[in-house]
Amino acid sequence: MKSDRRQVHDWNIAGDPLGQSGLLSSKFSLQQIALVNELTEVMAKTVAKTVKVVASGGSDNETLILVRRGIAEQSSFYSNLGDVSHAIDGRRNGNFGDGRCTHTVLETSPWWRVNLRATYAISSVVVYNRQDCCDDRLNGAEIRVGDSPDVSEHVKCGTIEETYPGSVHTICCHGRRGQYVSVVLPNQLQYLTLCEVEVYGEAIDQSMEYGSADI
Ligand SMILES: [Ca+2]
Repeated sequence: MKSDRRQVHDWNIAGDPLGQSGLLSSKFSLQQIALVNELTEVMAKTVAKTVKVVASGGSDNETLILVRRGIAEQSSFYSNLGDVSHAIDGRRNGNFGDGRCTHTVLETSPWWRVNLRATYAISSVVVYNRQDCCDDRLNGAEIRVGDSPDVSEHVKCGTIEETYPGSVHTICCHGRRGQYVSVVLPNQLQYLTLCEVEVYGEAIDQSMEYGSADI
């Protein structure tokens, strides 16, 4: 049994969380340890699967970028209720009156953009439309990615079509690189309202891992 204790000890040194939590003791046999190892492996696979579900906006390799740490701006100010930051507040609520959506004034080619503060390879952008009314205002909105604040210089990833109340639109950007993501209603006299914008992608600089940007 001495060898059993040494194996448990070594396993604990390797940093296994079950060992650190004291669930194991020296009285376990090698067979019991093997069983716990197997269960731990199953648990790890379950956790990995859960993470993939959370990032279900695209492929296994992409990550939800923390746009909430970015700088959001839009073409005009409508009211505090429609503040520009409401597109990246983490709330998908589509009722404008709840103060979770943006709103511009009625103008030609209204736009919204977020500065991600670093360059990313953008895989997809998910846009949550207003639910309480006026969903068709978002028809024709272009999702763009670029490296300058000027949204007219951004490259289009795709266009939002076939809206309905509370519609959710996933636009693929195919890894297009940029520091800015924008939503533009080109050549339309319209209001622009966004209830949430989620950006998926990967940091170009590997030192800028998910959530580690110094911002
Ligand atoms: Ca929101």
